[in-house]
Amino acid sequence: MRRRDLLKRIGTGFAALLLIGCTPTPALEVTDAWLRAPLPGKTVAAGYFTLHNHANRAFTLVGLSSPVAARVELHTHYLQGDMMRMRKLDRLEVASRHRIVLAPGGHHLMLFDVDVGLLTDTAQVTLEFADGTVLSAQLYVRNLRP
Ligand SMILES: [Cu+2]
Repeated sequence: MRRRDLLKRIGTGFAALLLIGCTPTPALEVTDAWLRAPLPGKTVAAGYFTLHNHANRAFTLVGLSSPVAARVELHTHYLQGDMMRMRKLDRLEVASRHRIVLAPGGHHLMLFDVDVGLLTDTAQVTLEFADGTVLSAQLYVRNLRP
């Protein structure tokens, strides 16, 4: 009986420690975010990231913006005959406990009228979701010329 009480206490203490030790996981998380800087003389850039949904419900991405670009769109590639084409997606749902990967050849961001003078090591992109959630992501900038 005593032994059981002790074990119970140890169990409770351990659970409390676990709770303290855990930082809360955000519902939405962006990882592997990067931007391919515009080619010299161009102002269009492509951006990529992985969007994780850790929540028990779906989120729908409905808007994108960036202080370094006039317009940010979400695009996808598709095959028409043997031509690779792309089109804009107005919204994209990420299911509960799923993730969406934006990568070259697939879904991607297109940034239009990029102000190259504003580009540093990272570029901020803001994601807006249908429920009003706003998430800010820092995209590591690649191929930025000095
Ligand atoms: Cu595109």
